[in-house]
Amino acid sequence: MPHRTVYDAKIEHLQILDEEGKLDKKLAKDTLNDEQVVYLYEQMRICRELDEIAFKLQRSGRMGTYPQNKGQEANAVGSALAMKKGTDWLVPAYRENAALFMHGLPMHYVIVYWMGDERGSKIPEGVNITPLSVPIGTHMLHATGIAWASKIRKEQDKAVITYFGDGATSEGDFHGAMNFASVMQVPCIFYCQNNQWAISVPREQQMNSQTVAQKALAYDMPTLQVDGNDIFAVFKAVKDARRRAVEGGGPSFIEAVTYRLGDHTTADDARRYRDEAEVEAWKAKDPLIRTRLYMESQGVWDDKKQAELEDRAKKIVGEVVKAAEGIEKPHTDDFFDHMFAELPEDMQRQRDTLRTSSIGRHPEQVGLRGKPVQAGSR
Ligand SMILES: Cc1ncc(C[n+]2csc(CCOP(=O)(O)OP(=O)(O)O)c2C)c(N)n1
Ligand SMILES: [Mg+2]
Repeated sequence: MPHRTVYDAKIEHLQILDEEGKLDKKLAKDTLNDEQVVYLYEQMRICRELDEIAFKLQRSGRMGTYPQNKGQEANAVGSALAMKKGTDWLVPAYRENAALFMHGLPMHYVIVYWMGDERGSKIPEGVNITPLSVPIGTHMLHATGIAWASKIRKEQDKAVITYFGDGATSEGDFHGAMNFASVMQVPCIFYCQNNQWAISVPREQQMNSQTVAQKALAYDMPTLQVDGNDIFAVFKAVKDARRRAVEGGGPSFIEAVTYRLGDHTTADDARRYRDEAEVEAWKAKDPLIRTRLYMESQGVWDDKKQAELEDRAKKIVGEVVKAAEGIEKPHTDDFFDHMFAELPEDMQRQRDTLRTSSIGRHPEQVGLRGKPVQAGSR
């Protein structure tokens, strides 16, 4: 038979909790109980508060650029609950705040980071999270590496999840990470938050694939598209992928269809390139709205609980901002202390003169010039 099909595939889409807050009970079996749903809702709401306050901090000059998570929170909380805290590794981009907090990152670290202070990246010992990654896609390679190391060490019951956007799947690093993870069959979950935009570039303009999920077919990975605003679907997809990973079944891919309700970052104004009608349509699919509708239908949530939560969220975020702004000032030595095992002499001089506030003066006046470089001495 000279002409035959050698590969055939399809992409499934999973939704369990619809936009009206109605649950598919059959699909929801063995997923979340009401107590977990309430917990995830609370995490999402607190995170939403942090987002709003962070935006205001930036606008009032108290913080640098900040990328809001608004609208995408179900991805973070549903996946974080499906991963094993303290054992698994989370390798984030920058729109997964709630997942990081649920796995033990003190909330003010994220604010400190976006205030431009690298101490926000010094993850506390025992918290299995890598620092936020603003370079698009580079961290997926780290995730593959961590998972490979875990496999080599024959660690049991341990998996890695890495988060990235739709735009990141148009980067070379994505394909390097996916290929290697597949070839080495490492316990890594690739979680794409397809929020429809890469800054001002819509998904259709940066890729010609009908779905993002199908890109994983090239690497022979189990792959699935889920409703990323549905905590049940997200939880189930990640839980299944994790089980496969720890049972030696290798990496998996999840495309979560979601939407960035805010601007790309505080340095952006999405109204310049995005249709207001599109944003309005997605506002109706907000994960907080549908989760709340579901909780109310179950009789586990009401206006009083909502008011209490909003009050609690304000207090928590107020404390977080206080902690972030109260962090001791960094020492100027920090500029020099983390690059070299032994600081070269000229840098020692730079460090010491900086300490005496002589920077800004002519280098010869502060002895920075050293010996003139001879021609050909490089
Ligand atoms: C390697 C690299 N290239 C370009 C950029 C500039 N950049 C910042 S965010 C972004 C778009 C990312 O889109 P996506 O992956 O969909 O993530 P989203 O911001 O939508 O969550 C780009 C191109 C960068 N940060 N790093
Ligand atoms: Mg995107």
